[in-house]
Amino acid sequence: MPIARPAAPVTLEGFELRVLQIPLVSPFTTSFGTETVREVIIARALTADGDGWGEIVTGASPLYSSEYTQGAWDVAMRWLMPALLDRHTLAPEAVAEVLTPFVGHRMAKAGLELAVLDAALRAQGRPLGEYLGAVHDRVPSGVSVGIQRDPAAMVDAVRGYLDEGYVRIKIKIKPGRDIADTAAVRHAFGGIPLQVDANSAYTLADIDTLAELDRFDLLLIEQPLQEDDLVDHATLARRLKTPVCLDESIVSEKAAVDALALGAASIINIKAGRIGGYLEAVRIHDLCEGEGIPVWCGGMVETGIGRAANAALAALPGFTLPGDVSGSNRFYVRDIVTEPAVLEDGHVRVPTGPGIGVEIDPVALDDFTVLLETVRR
Ligand code: NPG
Repeated sequence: MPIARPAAPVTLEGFELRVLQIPLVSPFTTSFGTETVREVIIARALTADGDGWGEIVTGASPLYSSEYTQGAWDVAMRWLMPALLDRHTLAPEAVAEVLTPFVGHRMAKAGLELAVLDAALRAQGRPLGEYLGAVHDRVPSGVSVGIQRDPAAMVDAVRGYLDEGYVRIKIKIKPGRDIADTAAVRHAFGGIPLQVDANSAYTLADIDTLAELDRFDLLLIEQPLQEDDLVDHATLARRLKTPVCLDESIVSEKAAVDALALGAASIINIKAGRIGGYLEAVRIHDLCEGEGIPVWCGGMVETGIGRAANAALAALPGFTLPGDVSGSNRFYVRDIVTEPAVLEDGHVRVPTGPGIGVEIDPVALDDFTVLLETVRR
């Protein structure tokens, strides 16, 4: 369902932008690199009716997508925030339209939209989940496991997460670290819900290797090929028994329409940051629900701000597969919200407070801040 009841407009007075560097509990390795610190931008919308918080999920370098900290900071400061501040009175539903002239930079747009939306909903006392159309009060929690030293270490890491109660395991793969790791996990834990994520590390030349994964009865293989390889993904999908799920390729509702029309994917990972915001996320959810395409909520190693919003999104009815909405302690010893997401019986609760439903811990926020700027109209 499209947003049933729009939020009231806010009177926008300014934005505060911060770069945070938050240590991870352990290194996180994907096909594109290893991170030990999460660098992220936190946006605060300053309005006449109170503040709102958003998260710009770019990382330190443009390895997952073309977006990264300095690029997002620059475009937000130079173009996006001035365009929004020019409006003064602004409905959250109008944010995307105001920002449409600026090409790309979807993570920056998504973070600013969330900040405005959070301010508007807090002012009205409405939870984000209710606003987006959530139908559950908690969501099943999957975990994304980075590439380990060797397959035995991968089995150990997965065992730890299963013991904690995670209901679905996703392992990262890359060429040379695919079949053996997947086989080891499948062998060690039998029929657990298991999927793999390649983060664009393969080409069609690897089609025979990727077809070997069919032996492991995976829920899906996520983004095996490059972001703009929709036709190649369709070719691969015809060859594989394992469902192909797209992440990086789905940058908008239009990209989702095209991918489905081409047969490039039969499952979609929805990440609000990658597609420019939670409202576009609802549109992709609605599209897929209408076409019987399962979706799940991806993660970008969010702080408590984005994690709370993701839990709300993942509670929409079309999110029929467990998402990467894990407990905060999967990544962080210390979060920037007062009540970080916790895993309870394999689930994470959808916050019920106004807006994103979590409060910021101002001391933690300051402790992790390495750059801070405030812009007022
Ligand atoms: O649970 O938040 C999480 C992480 C899920 O693996 C995950 N995210 O490729 O989807 C991804 C990956 C990622 C994280 C990509 C951070 C880019 C930045």
